[in-house]
Amino acid sequence: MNNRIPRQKYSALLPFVVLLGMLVISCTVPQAQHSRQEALEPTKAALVSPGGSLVAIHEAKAVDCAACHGKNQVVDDNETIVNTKCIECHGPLPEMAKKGKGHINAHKSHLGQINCTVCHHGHVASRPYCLGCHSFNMPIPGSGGPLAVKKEPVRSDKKVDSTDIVIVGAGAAGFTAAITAHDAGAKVILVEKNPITGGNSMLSAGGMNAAATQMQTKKNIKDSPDIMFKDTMTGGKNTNNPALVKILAEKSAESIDWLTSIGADVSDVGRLAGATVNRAHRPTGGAAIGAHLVDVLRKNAADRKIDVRLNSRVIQVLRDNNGRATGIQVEGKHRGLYVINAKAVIIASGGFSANAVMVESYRPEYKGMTTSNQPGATGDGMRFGETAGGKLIGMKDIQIHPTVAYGSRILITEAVRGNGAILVNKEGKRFVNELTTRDAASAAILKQQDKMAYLIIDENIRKSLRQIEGYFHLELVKEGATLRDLAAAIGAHPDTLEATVAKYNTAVETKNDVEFKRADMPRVIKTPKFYAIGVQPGIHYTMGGLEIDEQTRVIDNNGKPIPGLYAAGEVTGGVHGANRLGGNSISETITFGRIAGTTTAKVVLKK
Ligand code: MEZ
Repeated sequence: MNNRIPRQKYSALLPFVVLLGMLVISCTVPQAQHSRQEALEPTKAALVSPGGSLVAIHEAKAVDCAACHGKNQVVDDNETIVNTKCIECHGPLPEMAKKGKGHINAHKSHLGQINCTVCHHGHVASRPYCLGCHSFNMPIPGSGGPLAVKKEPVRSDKKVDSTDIVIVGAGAAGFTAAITAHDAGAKVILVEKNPITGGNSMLSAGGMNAAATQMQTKKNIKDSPDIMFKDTMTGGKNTNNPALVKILAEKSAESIDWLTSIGADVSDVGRLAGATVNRAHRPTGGAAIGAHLVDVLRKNAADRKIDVRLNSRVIQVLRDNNGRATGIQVEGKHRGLYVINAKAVIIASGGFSANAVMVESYRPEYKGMTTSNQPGATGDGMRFGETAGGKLIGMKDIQIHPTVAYGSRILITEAVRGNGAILVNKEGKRFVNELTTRDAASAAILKQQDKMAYLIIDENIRKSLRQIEGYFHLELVKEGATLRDLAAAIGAHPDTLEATVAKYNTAVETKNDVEFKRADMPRVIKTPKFYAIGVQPGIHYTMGGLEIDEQTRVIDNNGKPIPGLYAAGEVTGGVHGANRLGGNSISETITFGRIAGTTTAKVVLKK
């Protein structure tokens, strides 16, 4: 490649990138995906398209290395220059999205304002990050062929960085800890192994549980931290750490206020399974909570110029001779191995639902089950937290979510049931209280024919929750002008489905579900059209993890806090006991992320 090609040559690439936008078909809508099992692993042929790698395509258009890498050709782990150059030539994401055509617009994604290099790679085959969760078969330019250039990345020779607090994992807990610690005056670095921030939090759908909030008061919902505490303990089969649950419940309204203060919209309040009142907070109209919160957190971190490092995998937590955590060793994609010295380390790297081997090692019976998690949820923090002396608790407590779209990794939010959907089996019969806890609902589905069920809704329920449009968009929904038509579409018996829905409607009208004792039945199912979504249980959440105390300090095997080591979010154990209630995960990330940020800032600033 030569370095003399003028910049206007970039424009020659535009058609490729537009095509890419049409073909990378990805994540337009929260939790959306095709439902066929074979689509889970896109075929090689589908992913590999002619033209070789992106480098080859650029070369063919006489675009030189400096055009993408800048004059000095230094690639940092955030791939800053490359991404800046992509945008200079092809335009920012929203502009790319406007050019998109076709059923799904890859550039108008729920992933938010992300780097081009999340999906498009220069020197190795491009494979959209989205394919970790979604399963679209599509060829993308630059997705295959031999490497056009084998060039060693430029590595920094600086082997040690220093900060007050280093935080591992840029999901909601990590971002919240980073923002809180920064605002308290501490210098922070946030490292993320993925090429994108957001973790599983970005996929969170149904809402964030909080009790006695201003939003509930406005809607006349009577709730209290005490009721939230009881619901959470009952959901967790009373095996939760009550001190942590008390904090979760008592600080939840404060967490909602904090989110509102940094620009989040959590004004809609709905019901999720296991809750005795409506306390799941989410954006207006019932949109998904996670994508919105991650957008807000990213923006707040960027506004504060917090040092967020992508493509940066933690190898180990470093400790001194006294056992105090003194920082981490990291491997940057381009920078290679280096150390970040810090006065405190916060692990916020999530759970292990996407690590099939680890899941099977704790629960062999879950072998081969799908997951609703992003591919990075592999339990790294539990591994290096344990190596640093942390105690792991509750590792066998792995949650199955009852409604993952059949044959996919797409979560169908519990809020669909919360807003009125029922579950029927292949015959068209109800078989469970749809709002029972997740473990009970999942177990009931697994007893049905083909270990699957259908969620049944009508037009009215569809309109009540914005997230449902996503499932239509991704063709997960079967429909019928009448219940009989719908029965035909899903292979159920028309008389059976009609009778099931009529009986349920009577239960709604008389407020008495004689059959399954469902307490909350907000809507009848009477308004055409009628819809069905095929669902099956999938690995959703790992309740176990590093033991922490009320200040988020990681506890060792002797029951003592490890100096300098903290943890928050799904990487920890204890808050949820044997079974987490829907909506308590995001709640935990914000509340305990804030505690981790405040506590560590106090310690490092010696306030
Ligand atoms: O907290 C969750 O896991 C949740 C609310 C999931 C969902 O069904 O939307």
